[in-house]
Amino acid sequence: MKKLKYFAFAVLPVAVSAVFGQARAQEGAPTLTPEEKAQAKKIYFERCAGCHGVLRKGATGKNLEPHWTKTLKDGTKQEGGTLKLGTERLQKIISYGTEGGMVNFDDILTKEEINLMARYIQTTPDVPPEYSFKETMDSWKLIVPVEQRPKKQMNNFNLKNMFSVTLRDTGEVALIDGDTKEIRSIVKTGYAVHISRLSASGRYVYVIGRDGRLSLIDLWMEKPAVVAEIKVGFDARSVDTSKFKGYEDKYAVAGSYWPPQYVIMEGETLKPLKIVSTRGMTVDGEYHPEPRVASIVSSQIKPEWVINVKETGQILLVDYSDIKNLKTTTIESAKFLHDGGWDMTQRYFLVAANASNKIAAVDTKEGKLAALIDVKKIPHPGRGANFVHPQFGPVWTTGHLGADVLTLIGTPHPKYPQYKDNAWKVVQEVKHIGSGNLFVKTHPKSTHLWADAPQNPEREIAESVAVYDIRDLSKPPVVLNVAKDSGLPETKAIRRAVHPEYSADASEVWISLWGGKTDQSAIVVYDDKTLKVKKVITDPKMITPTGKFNVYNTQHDIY
Ligand code: DHE
Repeated sequence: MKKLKYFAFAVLPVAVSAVFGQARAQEGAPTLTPEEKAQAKKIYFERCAGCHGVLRKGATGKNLEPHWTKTLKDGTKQEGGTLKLGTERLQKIISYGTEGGMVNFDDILTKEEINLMARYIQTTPDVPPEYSFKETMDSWKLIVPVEQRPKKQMNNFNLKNMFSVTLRDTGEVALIDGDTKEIRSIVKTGYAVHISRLSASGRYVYVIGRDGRLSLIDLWMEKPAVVAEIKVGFDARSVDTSKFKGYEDKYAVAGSYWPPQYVIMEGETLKPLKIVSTRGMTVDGEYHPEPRVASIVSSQIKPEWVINVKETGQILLVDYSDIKNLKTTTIESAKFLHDGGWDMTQRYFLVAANASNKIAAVDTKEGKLAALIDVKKIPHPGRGANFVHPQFGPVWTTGHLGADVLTLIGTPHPKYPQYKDNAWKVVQEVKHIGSGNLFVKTHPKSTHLWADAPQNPEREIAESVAVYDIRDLSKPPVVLNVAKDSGLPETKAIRRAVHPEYSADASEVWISLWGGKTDQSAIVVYDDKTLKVKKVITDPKMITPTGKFNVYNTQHDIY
């Protein structure tokens, strides 16, 4: 059976049994011993919560509340005649996955663990504890106060071309010199780090771990290191700073999956200032207790953050000019909001509503929804890719997890009034090498569009990237087998080629070859013009690299 390997590795290091209360046994649900419950909760939080939610209400993954999962005493039918799942069926689904996108866990969990999880998800989910302002404040560590930090850059690195690389399974980021390809520093961060974002100044890197640990790295130190740290929640994915003129890096903001809230902090110290809950009504008018904060981005044209709330489908424009009297514009879009990026003018933010197969475009100047665009199954843009199409003018691109196309959407641009009728239309669907795309990337100085397919079930495709010529998208792409190009011996586990990232001058594209924790992973650096390998960065410390964030491109939202 072909299965789409979608995000199999939601991992958190916290002592989950301490975080979660005891699961309540309930009528018809299998009984678990206290030890079994503790083990199951840990596995659920590490492997399942990212897609199904801690309350199991469903998002990327299906609803897993007992009214679906439990076997009925009187047979196997529920109201309306739909089949209940029950232990046996759940075991099969967990083992082998589904066509709908559920991954197979038979190579990740043991048979006993699969049986345990099949029984556990028939019990009523416990509500994890909240996380107060006091607890947030207590977690805050100012390791180097601002006045004790360097007054100028103390190393001779070309900081613009530094890459912050997620070493996913070690809870670290590697700071790699883009010019020499040397690892300059490996910094201990939160667990299974999700993204790195840059300060407006380009001096600080903000790194958010899935465990909610936010680390602030000062690139001016002789050896860049963490100068402040805070735990913003138990489970988090996003961070940014204030970027509007006059507020540069005054504030930082981090979004949490659990508890569902965002934390506003001082930008240079991470001292918490305010926590705002995102609980509330969905766009369908139903109360949701777990609306997780997905992507966050800072506007350059207003003192505002765009905060995308996954389960409610509401996009918040949060005005940070007066933190005490916080003003928020709530924009209805569609469910479930995930990742996104700016258009070429950086006025419109385009975000994937992945369960609705739509892209929502927000006009941050007018503070309203510009369009909801229907696209193919499960759009996943990363931050997308902007270029001027020879026939259709300015476009923004998304790939898809669930379809083998790249979708090009026309975007308005004052310099290209002749293309204004293409705005918010799907102007072209370019055939990709397969479904399972996660990230696309281009650069204003390049004529190439790079797209990966790491979640494709076929090894050959998952280990490759495709490079399209944006001057003629009717041409088939050049397909680069990154695993083969790395020269590393083949491994049992698929090494996924993931997340293309340009160097600051756009001459190179870096691709992670994301292997198993005990396999040698690598970053393969290609020449963007010749598409030949320039360098394979391997190092015993290069363990499970995934996202890579070039300082200059990330600082200036170039993609
Ligand atoms: Fe991500 C971005 C959430 C799994 C690598 N990921 C994001 C963002 C969100 C998100 C909300 C946008 C942040 C922003 O812009 O502010 N990701 C999630 C999940 O909920 C999910 C599905 C499951 C989970 O439990 O985490 C998930 N993500 C993954 C992975 O398995 C990936 C492939 C490998 C990894 O490192 O964990 C992965 N996500 C990334 C990367 C980005 C990202 C590299 C940033 C892309 C960029 O260029 O900005």
